[in-house]
Amino acid sequence: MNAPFVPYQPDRKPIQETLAILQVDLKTAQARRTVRVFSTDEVPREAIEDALRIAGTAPSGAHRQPWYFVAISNPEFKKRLRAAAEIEEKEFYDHKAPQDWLDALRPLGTDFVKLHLTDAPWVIVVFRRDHEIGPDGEKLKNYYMTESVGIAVGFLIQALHRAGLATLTHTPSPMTFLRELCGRPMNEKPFVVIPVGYPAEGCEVPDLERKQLDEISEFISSSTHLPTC
Ligand code: IYR
Repeated sequence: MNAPFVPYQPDRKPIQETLAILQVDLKTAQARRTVRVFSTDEVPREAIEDALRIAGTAPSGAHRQPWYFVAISNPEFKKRLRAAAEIEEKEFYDHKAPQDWLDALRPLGTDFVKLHLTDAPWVIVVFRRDHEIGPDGEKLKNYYMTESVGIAVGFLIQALHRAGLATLTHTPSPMTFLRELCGRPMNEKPFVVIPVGYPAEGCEVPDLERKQLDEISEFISSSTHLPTC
């Protein structure tokens, strides 16, 4: 059955307004930093709810919306999550991680201790739904799940940042333990863990630089000389 179509004619902004908005948004985006040391100050549930609603507006393959978010503020649950994550992380840092990976992580100053999982007022565990279950229990394929969830997480991180909240994009390795801990079904795979809150007092971040526009893009415009084909 085809979905009916509905009109879509959002107000068109004058181009000067578009450019001005992008300049402001660029400054905001450039000020975002991943934070690893969180204050225990609380953040109201409504903030997380709206940020998750924003994440849920992401485009997705065949509009399957293959994501699920478990938002945790319960201190005991966060303790259990941290304990389980630290077991995996200790194994990762002590044994599993190859030297090149440890070398790449050194400038970030990470180790197996995951204080943020108990300090941050919220920890959002993101799941990727690999298929849906139809009305008769049949498997319904999803499409581009990784891309779709990645976009949704991008929306989430940016929404929280714009609202003045800090995040960490945390990928415990391996993270299969999260499915059981969060009581999620087998068609869902843990994707990322996102502590949310405020930076701790005295928080520092590594002095990193971002690639410049010409390093991450090129333009093929009407003045670009095209090779003859
Ligand atoms: N999962 C580990 C290691 C880690 C991996 C990457 I790639 C990072 O950018 C940061 C950490 C951890 O969370 O410490």
